[in-house]
Amino acid sequence: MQKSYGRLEQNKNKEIVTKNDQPASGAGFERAVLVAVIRDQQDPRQAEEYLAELEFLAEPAGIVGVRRFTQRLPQPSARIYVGPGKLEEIAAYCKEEEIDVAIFDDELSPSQTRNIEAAMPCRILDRTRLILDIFMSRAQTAYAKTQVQLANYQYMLPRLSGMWTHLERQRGGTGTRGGAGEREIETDRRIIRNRISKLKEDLQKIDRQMAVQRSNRGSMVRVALVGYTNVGKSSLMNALCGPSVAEADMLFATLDPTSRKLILPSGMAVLLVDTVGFVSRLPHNLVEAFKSTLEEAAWSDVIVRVADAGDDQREEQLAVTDEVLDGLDCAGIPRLTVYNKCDKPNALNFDPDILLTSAKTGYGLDALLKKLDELLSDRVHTIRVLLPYDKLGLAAPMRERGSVQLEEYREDGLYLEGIVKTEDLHCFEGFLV
Ligand SMILES: Nc1nc2c(ncn2[C@@H]2O[C@H](COP(=O)(O)OP(=O)(O)O)[C@@H](O)[C@H]2O)c(=O)[nH]1
Ligand SMILES: [Mg+2]
Repeated sequence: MQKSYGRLEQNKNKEIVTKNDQPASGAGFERAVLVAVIRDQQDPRQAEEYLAELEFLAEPAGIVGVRRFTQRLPQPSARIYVGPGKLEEIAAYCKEEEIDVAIFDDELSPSQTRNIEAAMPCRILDRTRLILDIFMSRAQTAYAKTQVQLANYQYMLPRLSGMWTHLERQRGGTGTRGGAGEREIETDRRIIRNRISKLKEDLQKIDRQMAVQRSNRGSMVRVALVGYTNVGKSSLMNALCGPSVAEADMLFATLDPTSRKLILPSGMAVLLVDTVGFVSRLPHNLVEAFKSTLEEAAWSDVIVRVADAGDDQREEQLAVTDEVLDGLDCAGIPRLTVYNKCDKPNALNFDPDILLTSAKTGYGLDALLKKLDELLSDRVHTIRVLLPYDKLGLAAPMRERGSVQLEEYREDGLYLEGIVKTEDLHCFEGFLV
């Protein structure tokens, strides 16, 4: 069964939808080979790291890497990315092992895509396609969605004919060029070009800042986990909030499966938000899509920058993270740095002020929670109120965005002790005791 990545589907109204905004469900994993060219001066270990990241990027699409192929070349072949012998070897392996998909660790040009597709017995994907799919599944606000769609159509536009020959082959056609096929592609191109100009117009109209803030207004205190892919953001979230998404969490994360409720030692409830990960070598035309998707998630009360304590690149990665955040609407948000995976043998010793954690062993999680309480202390207030029985609705900001620590039905009203966000404090004026 072929799965569709960015391939066009048209209904009678010539409505174009891509079928890739749903990550593959748990059922039926696909088996993949990963292919990279090691450039002349490049350290092979770095190529391995890129491939590990690529494998990780494929995971949300339900794809599991079963073998890696690398080849050292001065630069990738303009025609088929690797050398002809290598491609033959890969194709033979894929045929023999009934591999579903071959993933290339760079953005393939439209002609590379066509040539490789002609030589391979399976579907092919490139780095850009995988990253785009992740952004598509993560973008929430109108602005981010528009930005991601735009990047998606820009990626698809020059690749339509490759997709066509692919479809033709599936149908058992002869693959002859011209005729109906070419006309179809021209129509598709025209539709996509129109879409692109419409999306560009839309972007001008959407007030980006409003979009981000509106989407998060009225939420609980938010803490965002930001960092490169694979540093352990999701693992930290699970370690802090418990492994399974309980129903109680779902109430707080109705729209966004990447937010979870977290109770700090002070008793304050916060929303912990996992953001879309940074990736190395982000293709240039995905930069805006990435930033807008990150921005909406990272807009919070505290940003936790997560780095991999055992990764030589950690300082460079943190610097890039900061640089990107500085350029976004998140610039003024307090940041906290956490070096995760401190259980790894090659993790360095840091000075005692630095937060070291391990999502694996649980080390440092208490210290992280305590630090969050400290940082958030000026964003919230602990209050005691007595609400008359005809004003019980006023308790909502404390119940929904803060936390109730004591609740007593008394003769003259409802007595509440708990935490509210500073911006909600005015709701309780006149009822404080
Ligand atoms: N040794 C070790 N591995 C970890 C730790 N945290 C996460 N990992 C592993 O690192 C990989 C990436 O973790 P994940 O949470 O998915 O990273 P994310 O991309 O930042 O969300 C997974 O294989 C985790 O099992 C840790 O504290 N120690
Ligand atoms: Mg993750």
